[in-house]
Amino acid sequence: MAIRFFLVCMMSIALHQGAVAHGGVVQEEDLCVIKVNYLRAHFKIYQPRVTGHEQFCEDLPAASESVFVMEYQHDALTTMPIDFRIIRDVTGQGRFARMEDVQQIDDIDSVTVFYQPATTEPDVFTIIHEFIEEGDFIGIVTATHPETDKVYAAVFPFEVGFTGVGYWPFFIAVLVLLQLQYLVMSGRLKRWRAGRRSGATAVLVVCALLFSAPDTVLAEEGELRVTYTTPAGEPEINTLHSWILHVESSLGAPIENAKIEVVGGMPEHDHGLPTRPRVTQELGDGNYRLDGMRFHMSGYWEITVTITTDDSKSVVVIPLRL
Ligand SMILES: [Cu+2]
Repeated sequence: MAIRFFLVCMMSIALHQGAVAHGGVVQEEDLCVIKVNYLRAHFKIYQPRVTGHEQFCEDLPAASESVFVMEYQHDALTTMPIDFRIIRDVTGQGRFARMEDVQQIDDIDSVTVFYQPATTEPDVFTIIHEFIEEGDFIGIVTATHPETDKVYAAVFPFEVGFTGVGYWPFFIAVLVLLQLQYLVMSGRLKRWRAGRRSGATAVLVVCALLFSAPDTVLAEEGELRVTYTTPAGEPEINTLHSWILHVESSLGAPIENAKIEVVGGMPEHDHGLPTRPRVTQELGDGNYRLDGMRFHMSGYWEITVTITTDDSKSVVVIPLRL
């Protein structure tokens, strides 16, 4: 059994779950953008088996496992259920296929190669699809307004097994959303965004303490300690696996009956985990089974564990290099 012991800083703070920082100047030059009016999400695709860390925002070089990562640049998108469909391009329109062309397909299910039902994600939306053949495809991202049920979509044709020299921005899109403008201008959303910002700041404080003076942090009142083991051995890239989390107080008392949420990502790459890990079982003695862990690339990761008990909410960031 591989045992890795990590450590950690802890503060009792009210903190929003979306702990992994995102955004940044570099991304502003990113050409892979989905636009919903002025709301934007950046988009990138990895094919970890064939091209490792290389990012694509247009055509994909090989029929292989592909990780699609969409990072919201505007918080309004985090409140919208979003689904993701990939179909074979049967429109005959190729690069110029638009939503109207897609809507004319009689039986969309028969040409669908991947479908992720609508889900609401904080910060990062990720799907993994393994293409089994090369060809022309169309991606369709559909967002549903939570209050008006109005549906907005972005359509992007792309090619798998692309060998030419053409150039196309991956996402060309989309719609005018007066409703969203309204939402953004409303006080409710503003307040919510302000809350998120303070949460992010709190995480930075936690990490600064972690790297500068861990002993001091461990001595503070209210801290928790999180360790984990990986029963199946060292985590391997692209392999779904489980962790056993152990949560205890600074005095070593196990923390039981806690609600635990886990998010993670690569801060240097501004993306999240390709999966949504969940604690599926409390094993007793402060141990919790965390299923659904999967790292799609090597490098520096941070796993953020939010532990909620009857009287506190705490966040522990586990640094991890694969
Ligand atoms: Cu990465």
